[in-house]
Amino acid sequence: MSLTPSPPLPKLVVVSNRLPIAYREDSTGATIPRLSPGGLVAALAPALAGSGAAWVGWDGTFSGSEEPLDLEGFSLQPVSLTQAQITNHYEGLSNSTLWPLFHNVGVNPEYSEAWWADYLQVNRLFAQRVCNVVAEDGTVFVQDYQLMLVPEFVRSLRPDVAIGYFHHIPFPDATHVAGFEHAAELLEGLGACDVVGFQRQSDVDHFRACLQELNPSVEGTSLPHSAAYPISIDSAAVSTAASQPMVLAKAQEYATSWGNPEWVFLGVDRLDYTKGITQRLLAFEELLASGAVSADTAVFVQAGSPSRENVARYQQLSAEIDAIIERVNTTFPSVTGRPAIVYLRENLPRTDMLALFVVADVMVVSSLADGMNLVAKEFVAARHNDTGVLILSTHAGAAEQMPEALLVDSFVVSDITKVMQEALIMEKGETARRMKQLRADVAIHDVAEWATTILGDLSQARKA
Ligand code: GDG
Repeated sequence: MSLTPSPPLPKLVVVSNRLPIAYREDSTGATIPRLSPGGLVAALAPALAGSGAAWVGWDGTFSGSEEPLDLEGFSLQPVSLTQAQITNHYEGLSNSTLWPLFHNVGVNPEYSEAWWADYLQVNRLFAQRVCNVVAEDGTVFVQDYQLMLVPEFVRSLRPDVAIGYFHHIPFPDATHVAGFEHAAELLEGLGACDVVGFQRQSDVDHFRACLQELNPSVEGTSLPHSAAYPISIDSAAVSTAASQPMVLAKAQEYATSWGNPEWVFLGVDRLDYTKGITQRLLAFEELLASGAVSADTAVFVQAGSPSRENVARYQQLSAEIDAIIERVNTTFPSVTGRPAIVYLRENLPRTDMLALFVVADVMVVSSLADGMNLVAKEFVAARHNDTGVLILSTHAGAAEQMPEALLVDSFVVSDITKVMQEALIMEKGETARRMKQLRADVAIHDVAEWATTILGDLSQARKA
């Protein structure tokens, strides 16, 4: 009998709510898992490459298998969750309590004891899985608000490992967060980390103030190392992909289908109430009403990928968007019958998304609150000829790094209309100067830099 030695345990374990995979059926009806490339995959690929790393998360199925999957060099470790756990942990506490709590845009967090119980339970399951797979003295890197208790649970079982946590969404005013009945548990649990990362310095400041407010006896030195690590995109990959013939052909096809209007305004988002989609459509309505453009000379293309459709507030948003579009398109008809607002309510293939970035004249990112906003960065990375204007909300983390955008307080619709008008009359030279600078900054500060910096700090913090 020959014994095969088991492979060494992974030194780095990334933990996120969703594993970066999607299933599709092949011609025989068999289900095939595929790696779904996203920013985080690209960012962590170098660190995860080879046999020394694993990724723990939910694979999107109900009560699915926990069998590890090896895909394109990634060792994926699915955590099996029941439908009730998904409802309570993901749709409930994560997306109906914590998401509105941390974005603080006037949507009241809902709460139920059952949600909290399953939030605890699911965080425990994730932590358990991490502890089973991570090598001694290894590193655990936890992603985002769905898993805020994982660091504490991991620490209690595995004092040997280094633990980092990155908060992808905003951390608003301390008093607001401290008002949540389990705020102390969530935040003090993060105290088990060696490094806690946020998008902006203001998020870091609010987090530290909140910890002090919840527990005034906490001394500066007993706080975990917390700092800003602004996330970014795989700039070179986006830039290269955006110049592929398929993308350029699709861009041409779009322009032709809209009747080659002089101005293409663009919005690209998950359909989420934090993204300020209604505000920007209302601003475009004002722009049409002002006579600065007409439905013949301009089109607003809104791409919206459906998101969290089981949550009532998202259904309400979808209805609000439909009503505005219907009204604008009826009030401002074009000669050809092409609507003033073209609504692509679907999860677009990557090629089509890039084609939209290429064909747009004015990109409008009007988030009411947004950790970073990667769409703003993708747009500039996709612009090869230094044309195109970026309108960017001051409430998106990206605004701090993209000062050459036309910055706007997106709560004020008439201010969005004003910057749309500015974009229409901006000199070509000025547009190019701004775009060149934006592109140069995004090219340098890419997601690889983000991953290297935060993982580097994590290894330093552990040694200290
Ligand atoms: C969270 C934080 C933070 C969107 N629609 C389609 C599509 N997308 C892609 C975009 C972009 C990504 O999804 C969205 O990223 P964002 O950063 O804009 O927003 P969130 O999803 O809210 O992300 C955010 C981020 O985490 C990272 O830390 O920046 O603040 O909220 O990459 O391109 N991609 C395709 N079709 C679509 O229809 N293919």
